[in-house]
Amino acid sequence: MDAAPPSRAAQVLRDARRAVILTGAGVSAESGVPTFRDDLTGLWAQFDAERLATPEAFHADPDLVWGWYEWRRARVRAAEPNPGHRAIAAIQDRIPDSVVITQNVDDLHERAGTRSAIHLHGSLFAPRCVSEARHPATFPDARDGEVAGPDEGRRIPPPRCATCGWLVRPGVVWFGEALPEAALAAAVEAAAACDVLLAVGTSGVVYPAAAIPAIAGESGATVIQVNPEPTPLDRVCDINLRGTAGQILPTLVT
Ligand code: BJW
Repeated sequence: MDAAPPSRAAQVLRDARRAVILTGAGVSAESGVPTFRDDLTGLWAQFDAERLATPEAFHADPDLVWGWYEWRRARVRAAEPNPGHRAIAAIQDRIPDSVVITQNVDDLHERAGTRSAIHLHGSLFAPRCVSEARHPATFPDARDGEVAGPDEGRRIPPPRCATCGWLVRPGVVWFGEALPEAALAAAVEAAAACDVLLAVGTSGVVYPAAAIPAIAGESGATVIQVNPEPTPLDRVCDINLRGTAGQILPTLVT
C-alpha cells in the first residue's frame, strides 16, 4: 500500500491507455446524496434496509417502498454533480478507452458529462414492471410537489404498468437479486483489460461489485483508491489516496 501524494496517481493516469473508474455512493456525497453505510448520515443508519431494499419488502409493502424511492429520486433530482463527477468525466475525455462503472443509482455521472456509465445496481430513473416481461414499464412520473418527505412511513402507491397492469417497481438491484447480466459482463471484461483502475467512494463490501478492483489488479493493472476512510479494498490497491472525491479527483487531472 502507498499513501502517496496524488502526483503518482496523476502520472499513472496520464500514462494509461485503458482505464476503469469504479464509483460508489461516496462520489455523490458532496452533492448531498447520502451514502449507505456512513455512520451518522448513511441511509442504513436511518432506515431499515430489510424493510425498504429487498424484493420481499416490496412484496410486503409496495407503497412504503415506492414512497421511499420517490423521496430518493427527488433528492437526486435536486442535487448537482460535484467536482469529483466532473473530474471523472475529464479523465474519461483524456483516455478514450475508458469505462465508468458505477454502483450508484443516480444520474450525476451522466449530468457531469460522462459519456456512458455502466450502472451495476440499476437506476432510480428506470423503473420496471414486476412481471419481468420484456416490455417497458410506461407510467406517469410523480410530480415533484407530490414527493414524500424524508419519512420512511410516507406511503405512495406504485403506478401500474400501462402495458400489462402489474405493479411498477424501482429499477434498482436489491440484495439477493442478480445484477444486470450484460452490465456485469461488460464491467468484468473492462476490469480484466484495463491498465489502471480507479476506485472512488465505495466501501467495497457489496459483491460482486467489490470484486472488480481485484480482477483488475490480478490482470496487472495499477489499482488506485480515493476514499477518506480505510476500506477492505486497501489491500488490493497499489495507491490509496485518503480524501474526498471532490478534493482529490480534480488534482488528478491538472
Ligand atoms: C467518500 C466520501 C466522499 C464517503 N468522497 N468517498 C456474504 C458474503 C459475500 C456476499 C454476500 C454475502 N451475503 C450476501 C451476499 C451477496 C450480497 C452482498 O454483497 N452482501 C454484502 C453486504 C455482504 N450481494 C447481493 O445480494 C447482490 N446480488 C447478488 O449477489 O446476486 C447473486 C445472484 C445471482 C443469480 C441470481 C440471484 C442472485 C446485489 C447487491 C445489490 C446492492 N444493492 C444496493 C441498493 C441499491 C438500490 C438503492 O440504491 O436503494 O446497492 S445496497 C447499497 O450498497 C447500494 C450500493 O450500490 C451498494 C454499495 O455501497 P457503496 O456505494 O459502496 O456505498 P457505502 O455507503 O457502502 O460506502 C460509501 C463509501 O464512500 C465509504 O467507504 C465512505 O468512506 C466513502 N465516502 N464520503 C469519497 N466525499
